[in-house]
Amino acid sequence: MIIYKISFILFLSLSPLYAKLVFKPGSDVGYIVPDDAPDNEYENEIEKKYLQESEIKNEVKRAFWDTLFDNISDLEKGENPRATPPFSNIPENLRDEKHGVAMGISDQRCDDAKTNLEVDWDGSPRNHTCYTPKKRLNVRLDLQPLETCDDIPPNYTPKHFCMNYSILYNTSIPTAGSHRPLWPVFGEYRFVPPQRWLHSIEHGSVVMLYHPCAEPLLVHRLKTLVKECVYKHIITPSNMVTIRSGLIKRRKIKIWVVGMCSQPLVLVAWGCKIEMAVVDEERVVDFIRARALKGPEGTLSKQGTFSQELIEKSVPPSGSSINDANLCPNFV
Ligand SMILES: *[C@@H]1O[C@H](CO)[C@@H](O)[C@H](O)[C@H]1NC(C)=O
Ligand SMILES: *[C@@H]1O[C@H](CO)[C@@H](O)[C@H](O)[C@H]1NC(C)=O
Ligand SMILES: *[C@@H]1O[C@H](CO)[C@@H](O)[C@H](O)[C@H]1NC(C)=O
Ligand SMILES: CC(=O)N[C@H]1CO[C@H](CO)[C@@H](O)[C@@H]1O
Repeated sequence: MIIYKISFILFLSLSPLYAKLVFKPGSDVGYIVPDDAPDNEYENEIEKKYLQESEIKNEVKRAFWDTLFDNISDLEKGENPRATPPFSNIPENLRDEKHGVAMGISDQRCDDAKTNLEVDWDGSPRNHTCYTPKKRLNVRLDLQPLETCDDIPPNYTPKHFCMNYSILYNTSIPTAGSHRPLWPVFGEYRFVPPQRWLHSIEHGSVVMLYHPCAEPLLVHRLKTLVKECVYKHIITPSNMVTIRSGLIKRRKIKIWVVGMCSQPLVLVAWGCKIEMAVVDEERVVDFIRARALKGPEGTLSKQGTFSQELIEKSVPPSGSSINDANLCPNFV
């Protein structure tokens, strides 16, 4: 990231007027090269940076999955304050071998989906508001949808934590992880924090995230598709959907300018996500059919109890059911 920023600044001061943003296949990190450069001249450079970056990413990933496996014995050794709390502290009616704290039991001492919610989200509008409504994110027609999967160990079971523990994630869009005992009512929200929607993911939901400044027409199109495809959905804006600056071609005057570029439309399902700049119906339908209803409790259709900021409750798509018997029933 630092390399990217430095080279960007260098570029601004040293390079010719025309340049292009090059993306290594499968990567969302772009590199700026002069427009007239032959493509292969920069390949080695790009390859080197790409390898460095994926090495860093892998290290973060390893550290992340290591902490998922922290268990009681680690905690009792006092080594990791973020590990699963000792079962002995948890009231007996809430204990559960698999998750630490049982799911779906509303209890004010632990989680009743009403008390202490500010531990996960302080209620700030910055997480769901576009402060530059007249200046939306640039729509990058040239960016292909980027689908990535984390390698989640097959025997991984997410842990549940009461509201007196904070749960943090190493990545802005986690695809699995510890979460709260109570999960959200399926539907569209003004905002839902990941500590809630990750529970929906464990139950096979598809979660749609979008940046608050994403183009509203595209957001609307994707929402409609998701609602027509899968009953068990959660839809929420999130400022944690990453945006980055890069070069944008201004077609009429044929010049590249610095602007906000991104893939601000995201679908998340167990272990995988797809990030998109525009709505590609076929890719969305394929993603939902392949990835929904996965996860350790992927076929559980039980409705949730958390409903803070709920805007619209989900209804099964016509031709399907609350079990999502048919995913995207009205699409080929
Ligand atoms: C706790 O973690 C250790 C390694 O960190 C592992 O060997 C052990 O099986 C784990 N215990 C339980 C109960 O998960
Ligand atoms: C958090 O709440 C649970 C359930 O009431 C309790 O057992 C636990 O001791 C509390 N932990 C802390 C750090 O207060
Ligand atoms: C809300 O936005 C702030 C500022 O970007 C960020 O630090 C915080 O993690 C966000 N909260 C959630 C729940 O996404
Ligand atoms: C919760 C979690 O995964 N934390 C890890 C995030 O990454 C750093 C290192 O990059 C680790 O030290 C944390 O344990």
